[in-house]
Amino acid sequence: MKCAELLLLLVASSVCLSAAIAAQQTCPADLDSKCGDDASSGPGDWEGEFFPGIPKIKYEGPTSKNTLAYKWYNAEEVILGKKMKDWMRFSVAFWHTFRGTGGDVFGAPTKFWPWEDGTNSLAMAKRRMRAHFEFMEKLGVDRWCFHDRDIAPDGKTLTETNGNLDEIVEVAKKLQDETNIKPLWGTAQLFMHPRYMHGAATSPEVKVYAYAAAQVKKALEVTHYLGGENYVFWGGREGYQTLLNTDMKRELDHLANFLQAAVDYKKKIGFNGTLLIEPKPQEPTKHQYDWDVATTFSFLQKYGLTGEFKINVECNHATLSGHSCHHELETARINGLLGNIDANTGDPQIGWDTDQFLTDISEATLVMSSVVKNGGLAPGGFNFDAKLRRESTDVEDLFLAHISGMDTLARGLRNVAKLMEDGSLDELVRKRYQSFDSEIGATIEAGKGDFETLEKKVLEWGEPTVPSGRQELAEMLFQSAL
Ligand code: XUL
Ligand code: CO
Repeated sequence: MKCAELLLLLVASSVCLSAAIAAQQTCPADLDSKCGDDASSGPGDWEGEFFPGIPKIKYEGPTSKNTLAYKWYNAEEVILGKKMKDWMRFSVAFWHTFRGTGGDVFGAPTKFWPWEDGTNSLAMAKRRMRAHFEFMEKLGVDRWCFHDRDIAPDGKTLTETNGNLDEIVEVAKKLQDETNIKPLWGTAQLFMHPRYMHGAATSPEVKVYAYAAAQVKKALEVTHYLGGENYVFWGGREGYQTLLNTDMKRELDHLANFLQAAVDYKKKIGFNGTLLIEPKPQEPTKHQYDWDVATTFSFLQKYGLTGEFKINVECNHATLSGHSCHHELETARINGLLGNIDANTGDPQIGWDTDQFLTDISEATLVMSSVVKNGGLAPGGFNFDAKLRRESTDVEDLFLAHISGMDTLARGLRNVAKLMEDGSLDELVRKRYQSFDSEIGATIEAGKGDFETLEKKVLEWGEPTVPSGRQELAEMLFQSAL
């Protein structure tokens, strides 16, 4: 009998609980046979559907009361010249949806999915992958994102770990071929294992730097093999806890060399996917090096890496850095760097990465306005880097969360179309700058507005009249489309 069944019968034992806690961890290299051992996953394999009560999720329109249906996301519908599915390019994040346990720093896991047996074995990894593909098919999402260590357990050596990964990747490849689902991006988990406690590419230990390089090499190969369209570098533990023991310049130089080596290897293996950097200001380190989009851009410029990388903006990371998600998206967009969005949101009263599904329509409209101005995100997309609340423990909640997140962004897209059709807000912005449409404005914008000429103009014009910024009108026009 599986853990979840035991729980349903209200006879959950501490064995079941501790097994689930164990499932959350990466297996340390010196762990004995329990890790990566097929035998530990229990007899037999899963038969039939993983989500028997859940139908294929369809579009039923805004008046539908069916919670297992889309009200706003209609994949094939054309909005602003593109199918909704091509604007959105939604992706399921394997780590939250299939490895999230509900455990937090104060409490044990709360989620006991029926297919989990409490082990981190290869057999469990295969079964979980099958559940994941059924989930995506039922949702109608044709992309997924993964860390190497989410999908396959660590082994005792790098060779064994890579072997485990290869075995699971073969299962994923087969399921991909059957379903036509592909990775939006892959990445390496360079933060959970104790070897990375001081960082990976910014670790002061050269052997750790090398280990991280070997891990990223393999993760790039695997992402390429699975037909991934992008590869992500999230900083993980690349940052510092105190400058008293840190040579920041040396660590940043190392990070740049690491990223350059990744570019070289990507080219060597013929991987044409986009490399993405995902900024975050803090957590787990006190100060992450890729603080926000502007910091990341200046890092790329300093080290001659622009052109090789784009940015994956995560909304919750944006708010942690003291910006709005819209600010981060626009900063990336105007610099030609907007490559992907990790779709989630934080909580206005909480100062950490809560990774909630985005359900705020106003926020989604702002996000989609940047995406539309960017002409879409392809080959990037929207990855739901979001998790159920600890207290949401039904299998159905996994579906409801994604449906709600997808509908919210779809509604944002529809609102942007309304705003564009109406045109009043664009007109307000255009008019605000129309004085620069003059001859002298054009001279300034061409970089030829020297100070003597401008001084002469001021003497001729006298005191300027300054028009209203009309913020309240802008807000009213924006609101009218929601
Ligand atoms: C962590 C985070 C990661 C990256 C991938 O805050 O967002 O899940 O998206 O490593
Ligand atoms: Co993320």
